[in-house]
Amino acid sequence: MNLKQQVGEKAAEYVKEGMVVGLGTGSTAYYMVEALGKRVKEGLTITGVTTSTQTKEQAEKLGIPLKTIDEVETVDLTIDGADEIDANYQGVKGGGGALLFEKIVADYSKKVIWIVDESKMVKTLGAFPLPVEVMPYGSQQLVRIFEGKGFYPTMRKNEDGENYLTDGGHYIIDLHMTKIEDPQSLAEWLDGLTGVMEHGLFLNRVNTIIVGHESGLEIIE
Ligand code: ABF
Repeated sequence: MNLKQQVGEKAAEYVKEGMVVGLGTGSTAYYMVEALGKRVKEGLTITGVTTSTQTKEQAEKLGIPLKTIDEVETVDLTIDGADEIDANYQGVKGGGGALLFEKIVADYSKKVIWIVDESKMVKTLGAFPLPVEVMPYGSQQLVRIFEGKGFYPTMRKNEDGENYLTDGGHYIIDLHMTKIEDPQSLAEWLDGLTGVMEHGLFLNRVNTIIVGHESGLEIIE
């Protein structure tokens, strides 16, 4: 069993009867959703709140009952992947393009678990391009600002070479910064830019991290 599957299935064990569960996006979260689908077939009663069309379609196929984030009071537990996690357990997410809905669901969750293989654990964030979700109107102005800062921005494209559109109807600009020494300050600066809907810096937003190593699973609480 590969590391993504191991951590996905381990995380699914944290889900208890009757929970409202935030269902993350990506190839690791895929295995968590599959495991929950199996348990639902065996009688587990949960309500899923998905973070992307991709996860929604998977959960529907598995017969996991779903509600939107606006139809639930709160989310008991959200389980999601990540692209990078640093030594202070700060994360970069959004490689899968779902960062806005992921952050919305995470922010209304009592507990958040990230599931990653060991390749995602880094000393400093930044090797993975930082996704920034932006309004299409004004996006080129933002590209100019990021270029001026030396952040090497690229407009994310879909397989047809057009600008990628998120589930929220926005574009994504990926910032190639190599190293992000001060994630907090960068997050605050990005939050202040008109037209930026959300960014992939997930700071102080996780309770438990399950890391898959060849030698076994590591649980960081
Ligand atoms: C999701 O998990 C995305 O934010 C992130 O890109 C992805 C990690 O991808 P994977 O699990 O496929 O490596 O939350």
